[in-house]
Amino acid sequence: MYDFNSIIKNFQIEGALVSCERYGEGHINETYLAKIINGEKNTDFILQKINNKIFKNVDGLMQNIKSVTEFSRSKILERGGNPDRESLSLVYTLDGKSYYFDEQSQGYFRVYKFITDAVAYQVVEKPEHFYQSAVAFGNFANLLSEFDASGLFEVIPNFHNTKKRFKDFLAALTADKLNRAKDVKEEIKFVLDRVEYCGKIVDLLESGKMPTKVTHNDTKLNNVMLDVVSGKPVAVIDLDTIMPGSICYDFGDSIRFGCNPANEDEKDLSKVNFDINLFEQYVKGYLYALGDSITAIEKENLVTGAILMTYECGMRFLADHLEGDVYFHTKRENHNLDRARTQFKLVSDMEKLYDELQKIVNKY
Ligand code: ADP
Ligand code: GN1
Ligand code: MG
Repeated sequence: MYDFNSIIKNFQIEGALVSCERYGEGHINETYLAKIINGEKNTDFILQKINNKIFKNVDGLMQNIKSVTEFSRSKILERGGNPDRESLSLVYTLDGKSYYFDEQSQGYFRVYKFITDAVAYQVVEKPEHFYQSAVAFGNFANLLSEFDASGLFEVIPNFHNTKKRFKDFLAALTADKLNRAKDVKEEIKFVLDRVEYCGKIVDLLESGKMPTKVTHNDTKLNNVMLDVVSGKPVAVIDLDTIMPGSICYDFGDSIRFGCNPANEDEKDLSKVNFDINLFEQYVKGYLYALGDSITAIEKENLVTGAILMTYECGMRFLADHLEGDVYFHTKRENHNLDRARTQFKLVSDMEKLYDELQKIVNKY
């Protein structure tokens, strides 16, 4: 498919490529585990083909990642940590660039050092892991608050602008390119019935009532690496979407993914039930890590953020289903539809639990 040997040769890596296999469960980039041998020594690297249909300004994207990773590496060094393990670390090309353009495949590639002895979980296996992921994302938010974000590119403008996402959804529905709308009437109604959610956080940000902060914007459990043995946070990864946003988005996206004991694409909806105990673990960890840096209005809107991010994600999956699966990687028929359905099930559960969830937030 790609000439991995020739691609890897362009990076500052010594040794020979032994294998290069598809890796992880990301929906956007193509991730590969590249195994290198140099004499007796085996070293793993992460090679990624950047999705440049989605990230149109690859140069801007990679400048963001370079500045954020260099900043986090220096902070980790200051406190005596190991930056190769606790931060994503780019491996540069022979000419010192953060990515390589492969003429042959017309693809953009980047390489990261492999974070060793750590796992990115697809579902929460132990509540303690979810608590630790909250601490990791909370600490990461603190780190970003010290980072000079004035030079950051907004790689996907309006990323969590749910009003804009709703318009895009309506456009996909109107076009109905594949004539799929007739089979998903219930799901479409679910989205349309909840249009009033769309403005909830955006309006607060736009009016200045809620602070706009630099956020991660994709805080799924599989974007944090936990130590295989201790379960403690190692590193926050997938830094593609670092942009101005709200911490309610970051909180909400973690809840959306982690409080579902089933997979994001589970077909059997009886397995998809919002786990309120996991919610409490996350609230505890996140508020502990954020300390005084969270404002009252942000705290009041954490539950809203959770419902909103789940609703928005479901809407995005459904829009992609209507558009013919052009955005998220899919592996089977109706994959995006199955994903949309799990999200809507979780939204319904959270709506019923709203008062209880709010009480939990107020407890911490
Ligand atoms: P995507 O944007 O497609 O989600 P990610 O950057 O999240 O891609 O990578 C996909 C998966 O690859 C992660 O969930 C994780 O399992 C693994 N991964 C990514 N970067 C590293 C790394 N530096 N070390 C170890 N594993 C990694
Ligand atoms: C994508 O890249 P990945 O798989 O971590 C998506 C997120 C969605 C998520 C749903 C750039 O995240 O916004 O919430 O899938 N990333 C992008 O699982 O669109
Ligand atoms: Mg990811």
